[in-house]
Formats: sequence, C-alpha cells, structure tokens
Amino acid sequence: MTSFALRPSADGLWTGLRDPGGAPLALAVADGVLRWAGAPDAVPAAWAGARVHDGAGALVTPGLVDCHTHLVYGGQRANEFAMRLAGASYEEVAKAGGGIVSSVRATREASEDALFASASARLENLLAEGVCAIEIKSGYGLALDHERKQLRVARRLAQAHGVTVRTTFLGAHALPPEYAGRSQAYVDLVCREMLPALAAEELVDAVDVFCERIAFSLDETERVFQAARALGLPVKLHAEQLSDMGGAALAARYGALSCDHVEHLSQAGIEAMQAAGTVAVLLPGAFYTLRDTQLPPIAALREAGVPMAVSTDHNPGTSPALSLLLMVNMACTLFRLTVPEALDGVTRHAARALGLQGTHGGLIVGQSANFVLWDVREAAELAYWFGQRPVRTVVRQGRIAVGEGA
Ligand code: DI6
Ligand code: FE
Repeated sequence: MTSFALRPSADGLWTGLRDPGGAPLALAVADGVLRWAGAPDAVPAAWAGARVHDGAGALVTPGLVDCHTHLVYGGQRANEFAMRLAGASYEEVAKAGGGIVSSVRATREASEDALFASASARLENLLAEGVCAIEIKSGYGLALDHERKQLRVARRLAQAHGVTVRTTFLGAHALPPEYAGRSQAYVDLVCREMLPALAAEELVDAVDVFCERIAFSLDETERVFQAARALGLPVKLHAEQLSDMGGAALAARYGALSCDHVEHLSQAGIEAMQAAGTVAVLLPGAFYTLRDTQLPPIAALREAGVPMAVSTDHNPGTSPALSLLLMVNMACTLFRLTVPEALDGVTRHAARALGLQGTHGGLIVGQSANFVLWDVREAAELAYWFGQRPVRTVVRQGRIAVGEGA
C-alpha cells in the first residue's frame, strides 16, 4: 500500500463534471480544501491559471459515509452461516461456540497488528467504492484491554488510509462469558471503568448499546447513556432490531445522534426521534442476512421527516457486507427508498448520524475535499447496478485516492 501522504494532490480546477441532477458543475480545490463550486461558465477569474483536472462528463457526488460498522474483529464466521443454512437454530449455533462470543474469543486472541491488517484489507474495499468517512465500533473485546485494542486499531486505520474515522464504544454489545448471569456487574464495569478510561485516552467519539432482549435492557441502556452524558459524549443505539423495546424513545431523550436498525420502531419512537433530530440508520445488509421480514416503517419515517441514513453494518455475524453501493441498491429494492433518498442516506444523512454534517456528506465550500467521480450517465445507476464499481476517481482529504495518477 502506497503511503496515503504520497497520493497526488487534488488541488486545481475540476471541470467537465455533472451534479446528480445532471447539471454541469465545476469544483475548485486548494490546499486540500474545497474553495468553490458552481457552473463551469461562472468560474472566478482567480482560477484561470490553476491546474485542470478534466472530469470528462463524470457524475460527481460527495464522498460516501458509512455510518455504522463493526469493522475491527478477529476471525470470521462462515461456518455459522453454513450451519444456519443446514437448519441450525440461533441457540444451536451459540451452543456450538458460535455467535458474538466466538468473535469475542477471536478478537481477544488477535494482536493489535493482526487486527489492523485484517481490518485494513476490509477497509480497502469500502474506500475503493468512494467511502471518505466511516464509523467503527468496538464491542468484540468486552474487556478494557481488548476494547482499547479495537479502538486503537480504528484510530490507526484513519492515519494509515487518510480517511475520517469516528470511533464508537460499544462495550455493551454482549455479556462476556466471564460475566454470565451478572449483567449488572458488567454494566457497572462498562460505566465506571471501561468508558471513563477509554474516553480519557481520547479513543471514544460516541457511545452505543445493543438494546435487545438477547443483549441489554432499557434500564441498562440508560445507565450507559448516563455514563456517556457525564463524560460529554454523544450516544447512538442499536434499537428495535428484533423487537420494540422502546429504545428509540429513550435514545431520543438523550439527544441521540442516531437509532440504528429500527425494524420494529413504533410511532411513538418515530415522533421522539423527529423531535430530537435523531437520524434513523437503515441496515439492509443485516435485514437480508437474517432473512428478516419486518420492514422498518419507511413511510412513517418519511412522513415525519426523520432523516434516513443507510449503512453496511459490516460485522462477521449478521452483515458481512463490504459494499456500501450494494446497500444503496438493497435500501431501494428491499426498503423502497427512492434513489435520491438512498443517496442522501450514504452522504448527508450518514454524516449527520456521526455528527459530521458540518464537514462531510456534501460538496461544502470550506471543507476538506471529499468527492467521487462516477462513470455513469445518471444518478439512478448508482442504485441500479450491483456487483460493479462504477468509480472513476475518488478525492479523499484533498488527495486523489483512486484514479487519475493515484
Ligand atoms: N446487532 C447485530 O445484529 C449484531 N450486533 C448488533 O449489535 C450481531 C453481531 C454479531 O453477530 O457479531
Ligand atoms: Fe451493528
């Protein structure tokens, strides 16, 4: 891998572009920052001598944002996938040593360098498709040292690949085996030791909980949220994926950035999210892998004006997906999002789900240059094709990361 710092600069005038609506567009970049965007015949005279990058008719969008991933873990769980195909139940898989705890075991056994190498390889897939910012959760360590190891890897990935990474502490993902039957004691550990220590090391940008019958209760979730609030950290929630626990309304009371999954979200939950400005993050990869049939309440979310983001939920158990564009396709096909909704879902609304709306997810003058040139005639093609990668050029953090001279 070439060091990201050696990638060519994107400074200059980008011409021959079309915006997602098809209108001609030019962009001007200097010192890695987007300085101007507008019609090609309105380029300010100051840019007359600038280096020209010819977009040759490419469609341009903001850099993509993958706002919910569990990218850093040891091992993989293809065997479980095969067991489930052969008819094994969730309990049988768990009894055979599978499920989240099998990833916890493999993550604990892996060195930081090994986790970095495997997560790097996965990240490359997402970056090649135009991802410029990504959220990475902990939650496969479930002990201070191992959660730290995961979060340190997430920070290293940001440096090594020149990509914006937001880290999320998900210590309350599952009960580790050594705390079986003692969930209160584990939540104490999460709130009193793990979270304060990791926050002090600046490894935590947000805090998440898996609030579900098979994971943590509403009360336990609230305790973690209180600990986050005491440290001034924003919260998010794995909410109403398998049942309606009332998690979304709780999260909204804590001003959550997002509630994610939300297949079983109630009208009361929707209204609470709307009032709090909380984003609904839709995860069609998990819906698909679990062969779920309960659709998230898309029409009601749309009606209420709750912003909808779309993400991979990349994880080794329920969504081994490494294509955000495939999630765009699935969000349209399975969830019936419109193409503009799905594209907003992986750009501006995804940025908002990470608190990055001021810096990512749009072609915003004054921000670091993050954009993608696509080899397509119309925006709908980004949702329509699947299994191909119509990327021509990716400009990430002001450098040409993919394409032209990269
Ligand atoms: N939601 C899920 O579906 C999973 N985690 C989560 O928070 C499953 C993760 C796994 O099986 O490893
Ligand atoms: Fe998840």
